[in-house]
Amino acid sequence: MRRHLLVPVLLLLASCASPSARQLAPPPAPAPQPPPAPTPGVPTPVTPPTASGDMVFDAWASDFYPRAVKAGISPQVLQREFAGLTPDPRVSALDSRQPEFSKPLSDYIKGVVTEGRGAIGARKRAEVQQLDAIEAQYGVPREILLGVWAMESGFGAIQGDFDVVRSMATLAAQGRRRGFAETELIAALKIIQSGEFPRSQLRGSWAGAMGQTQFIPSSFLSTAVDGDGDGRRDIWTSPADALASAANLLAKGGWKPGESWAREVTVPADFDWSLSEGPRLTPADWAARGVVRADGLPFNGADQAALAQFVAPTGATGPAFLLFPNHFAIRKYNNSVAYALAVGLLADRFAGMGPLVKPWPAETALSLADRMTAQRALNALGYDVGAPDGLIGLKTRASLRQWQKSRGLIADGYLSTAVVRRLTTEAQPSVAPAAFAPPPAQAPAPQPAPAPAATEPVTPPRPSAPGPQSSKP
Ligand SMILES: [Ca+2]
Repeated sequence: MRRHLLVPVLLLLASCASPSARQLAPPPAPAPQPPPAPTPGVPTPVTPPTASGDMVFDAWASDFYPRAVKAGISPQVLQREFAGLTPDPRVSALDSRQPEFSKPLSDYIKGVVTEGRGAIGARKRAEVQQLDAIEAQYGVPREILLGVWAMESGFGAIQGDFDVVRSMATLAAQGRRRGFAETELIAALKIIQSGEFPRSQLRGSWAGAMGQTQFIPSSFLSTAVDGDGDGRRDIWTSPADALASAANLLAKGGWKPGESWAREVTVPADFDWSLSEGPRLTPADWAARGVVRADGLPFNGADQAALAQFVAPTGATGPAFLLFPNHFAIRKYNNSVAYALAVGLLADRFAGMGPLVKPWPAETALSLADRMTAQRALNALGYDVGAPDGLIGLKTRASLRQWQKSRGLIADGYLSTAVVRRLTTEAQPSVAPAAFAPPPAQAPAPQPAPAPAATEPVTPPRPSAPGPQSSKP
């Protein structure tokens, strides 16, 4: 079903008869043909790219060049797109920044799910005439698509103006994300080579997410579709194309028509909080544990048959949810609970639902040092969280729940300032002295008073979710 839109696009492009349009079809471009059969792994005899003046970048480019040719990019296209190419220092800076404070989830959601966005969504919904057709074809409700559109680009207003080829080349040369960046760079070069869009059109976020629904180049190639029927997949200027492409991505990600994305629930006083982020059970199984819809209504027929996971992302004092499989389909877009909650709650708002029964609590932002101290303490107390990195992920939360349970605390896995204090006190003196040292420091050189906290870049909190799809690979 989801191929219906894609196939006409390919046919139409193929019918343009431009030699490059054929590149969209599965068989890659014919390899360049130097007389002797090229041995795999041996650089093809093509001229290295123009020197940028940056040694690391140029070394990477020479290395990348034959790989790109092997992947089907013609030497002519490479030559042209690499001419004068230099690394973008803004991309390097954005890639290496590590926020000192993580924005609390409640602040993030409250900043995103607003009256203002609800009003814009109502207006935008009326502007896209193809929503009926898109919804019918992909089975994804328009409210969810509007939620994605709002989150990804503010309904198309903020798409990013980075040259995606240059950004991906910069990230690839840096090395930290080389695999991801080279894959996306080759995908971007394929789009250019096919003639579907020129380099000047491939603008996006610093991490390569392009257009109104922020597709990375490989997702564009595999998943973007023509939603307005003009034969082009223009996710930059056509809202219908962008939304149909998002619907296609969600459908491919397992979206189940008719099911909810999540429902707010309440729990009994004696609830076993260690079930958080754990088993996937039917609503009836959850009801047997006292978990019921917060609005008192029954689950619809489709939801009753679905397996849902319990979460309370701000702990026992905040709202709790049963997450249905559609929540996880949204996370194919951006694998973050906060992001998927924001999209879903925006969608609920667009659908006319009221506010949550239990409001988001006031949270205190934790510093990177606090988060790492808590992780060191858990490790010291025998609750493995892996190498402390300041990211309070699944493993840290699971260990935190175990520790909480063993101390007779509410095992909600929520790291508050009070929990950090208690953990630090309990784990004294094993964590306190090391708490502010850089994580992998193993050289015991007793440097007298290193610059306090200078090893942790101080930057303002990120205003929004992590780079859309950028973390997907
Ligand atoms: Ca179109």
